[in-house]
Amino acid sequence: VGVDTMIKSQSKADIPLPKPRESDPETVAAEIIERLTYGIGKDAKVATPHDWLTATILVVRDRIIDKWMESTRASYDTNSKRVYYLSLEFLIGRLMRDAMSNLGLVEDIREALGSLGVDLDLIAGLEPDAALGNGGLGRLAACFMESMATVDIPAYGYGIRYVHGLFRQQMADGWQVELPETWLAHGNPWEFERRESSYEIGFGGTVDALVGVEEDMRHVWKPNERMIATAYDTPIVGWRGERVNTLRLWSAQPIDPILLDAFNAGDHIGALRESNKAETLTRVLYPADATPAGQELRLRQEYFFCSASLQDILRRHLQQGNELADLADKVAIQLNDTHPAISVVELLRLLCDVHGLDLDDAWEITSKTFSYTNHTLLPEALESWPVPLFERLLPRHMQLVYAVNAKMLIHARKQTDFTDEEIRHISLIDESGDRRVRMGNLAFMGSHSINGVSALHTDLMKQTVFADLHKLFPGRINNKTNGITPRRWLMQCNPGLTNLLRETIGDDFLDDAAKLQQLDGYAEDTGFQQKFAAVKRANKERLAQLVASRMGVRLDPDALFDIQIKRIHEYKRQLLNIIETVALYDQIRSHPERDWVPRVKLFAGKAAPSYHNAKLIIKLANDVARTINNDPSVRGLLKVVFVPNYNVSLAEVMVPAADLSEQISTAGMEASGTGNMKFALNGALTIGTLDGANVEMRDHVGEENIVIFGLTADEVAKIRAEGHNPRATIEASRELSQALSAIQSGVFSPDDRNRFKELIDGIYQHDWFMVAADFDSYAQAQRSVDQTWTDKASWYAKTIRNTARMGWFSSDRTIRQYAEEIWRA
Ligand code: T68
Repeated sequence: VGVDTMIKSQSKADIPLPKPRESDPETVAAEIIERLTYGIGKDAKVATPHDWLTATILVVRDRIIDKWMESTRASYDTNSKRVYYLSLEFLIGRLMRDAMSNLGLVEDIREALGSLGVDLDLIAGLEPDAALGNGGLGRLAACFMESMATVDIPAYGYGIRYVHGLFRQQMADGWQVELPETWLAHGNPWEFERRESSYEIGFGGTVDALVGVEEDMRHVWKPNERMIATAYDTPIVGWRGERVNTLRLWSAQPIDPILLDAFNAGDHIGALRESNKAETLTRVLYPADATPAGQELRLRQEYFFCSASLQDILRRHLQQGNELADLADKVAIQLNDTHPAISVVELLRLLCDVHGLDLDDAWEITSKTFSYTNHTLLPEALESWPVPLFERLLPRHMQLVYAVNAKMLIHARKQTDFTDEEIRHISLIDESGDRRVRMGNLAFMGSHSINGVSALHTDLMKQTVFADLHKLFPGRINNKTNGITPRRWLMQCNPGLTNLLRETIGDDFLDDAAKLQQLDGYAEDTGFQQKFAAVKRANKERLAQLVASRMGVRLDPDALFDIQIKRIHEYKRQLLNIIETVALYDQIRSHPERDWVPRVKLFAGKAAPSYHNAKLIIKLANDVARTINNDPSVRGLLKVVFVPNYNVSLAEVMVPAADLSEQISTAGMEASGTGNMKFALNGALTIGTLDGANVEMRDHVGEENIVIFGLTADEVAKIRAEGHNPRATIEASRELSQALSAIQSGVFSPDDRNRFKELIDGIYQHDWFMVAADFDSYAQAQRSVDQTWTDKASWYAKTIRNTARMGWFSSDRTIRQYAEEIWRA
């Protein structure tokens, strides 16, 4: 510390930043060689493709660092309000193309590498995906990081540096098998380890109360287990390199790497116990999405990263010369779902126990600083922790939870119309079974803003999970409809379409996605339609090549590519899609005389390893695929493919190749969806229910340019409340009953005829997800898609209008709304 302060205290205000690097191909080529030689220690003659990749990333990184330093200095100098996005997941994917493209370096680097005999696309394909997330929630965090840099908000993302991201999915005879993912195997040239930004994190132990003068009681938590959180920083570049923000991920380290006493006494395993325990904490990402993990290690992960982040935030705030009382003016902390909700209590603890504030003042600062985003209404996904576990791991936090709860319940009691039942619902402690701490209620109470992620989802939040808290704090719940970054999800993944758009409507849309609207006038233009179709066709060929090389299945790029890619979940209803596929298969064989539209049904997605039905659905998709693809009577009119190991990079190939996007969740269950937006932006037609953001997409693209079917959320709620008779529904539909009995009786699983019996029984017995209830409406919608497909002018007019009208779904718009309405940054 002494030396550090000495160096800091010298006036360094005048030390200029280095001169920004030039980026012409000759300079870049020379630097790549330089890095290869002196950074990696390899002669170009023997360098592996990975070495070239690393050298190239290091050269790109230098250009980012120039901007990064500028951005960081500027926010330090102006002491402007900073936004902190706390998320247990960041599903980033590859970073190199993103960074190069946002800095405008792609062509120069391509040329530079070309002059060295290296193919940019080839080495770009070697970069591992940073898959530090499960699905939509994690990907949203990644889009937000890029948009915050783009719209020039000083922001930090805080999360965990998992050594193993989301598992790699392999298929073994059609079953999902999970293998460890090792994104750090070749090192990670994007990150900077910041040893100096390390914090101590405690668990367990006891709490002492030191009584001082009068009522001034200070609590001292003495954890019996401690470890260190060390920061790893990754720069995140915004569009045109205007701003570079930091993604700070924490890694757990032991305080003592080895207990030498134990080692010397011969206890070699015991000597490493502490060390292993710390390292286990940040080793793996929990692979369950939309279902809480419910295990001690998960709560430890949550507390670990929240405590480190808050200590870091307070340190930065005070180091700038700010007062704690001003925290909410200088700091906005967004909680990405309830996973970081323990932060609310950790901030209280730091303010009260470390900085000596009283609870009322600390609570006011806390609730003005935090805001919370909810991503799901599924009751089973709402996080809660058993009181004994919570109390054992975080005894001081348990006290503070009780203190806050008392404050809140007394406040609610004063609102005379609050019934006992309402009080029970808002309590931080769920008393209905084993006592549990409700993280959703904690996040709600500790925040000044609670937002849903689509208009429908936000309305349902007010009516269902948070009805009582909404009554107690009216006005806190607000909507921020999700968005996607058009840099990754249009410009980078679909250069063909991007170039066509630039030559048609100019470059304005690159800086403002709303300007895509200018394309509307070309929707019916035959010449433009042909070019648009040619781009789609090329993207479909690219996907067909990928499928051929990975799976040995040949696809006809002239067929309709019908794609459903997302996590496998019953509410997302991949099963409805598969059953309709089976029905179509029956129809094609029964009516060979009809003009069937050739279709390719593509699926991809991972199932949580413990989610039995989701894994069965994957097996069913593969069993159905094998049967249909090998049946000559189908005459190539229908192909079914389940592409293994869905990840961000695979999505970047599949999204631009889709003709039809499947967004068919049970209405009221998908909070928003963001894949829906990616497909529509890239010129696919959507078939979907009135769920999540589909509702707003319909409003934007126009109801004639989207295919909507099925029950509404209100109807689903009503049917569930009143009870329905799925068996009668099934018997009334010949196509459905035939498809279901084929699956149930083992037509697709001759090796195990009962394999899918229970899965299908669920539809007959309760049909919770409304598969039977929505089937006819869905099948009919699919035939109307066929109709449109046969009229190509009409098809392209619709899909072009989708691209033209999706600008509003840019995450830049979403982030501006967060900044103006929640963060005031
Ligand atoms: C998704 N939620 C929503 N959860 O399902 C999706 N959950 O509709 C929405 O578009 C997206 O969030 C972004 O708002 C999730 O992805 C999880 O991943 C998750 C992970 C762990 C525990 C619980």
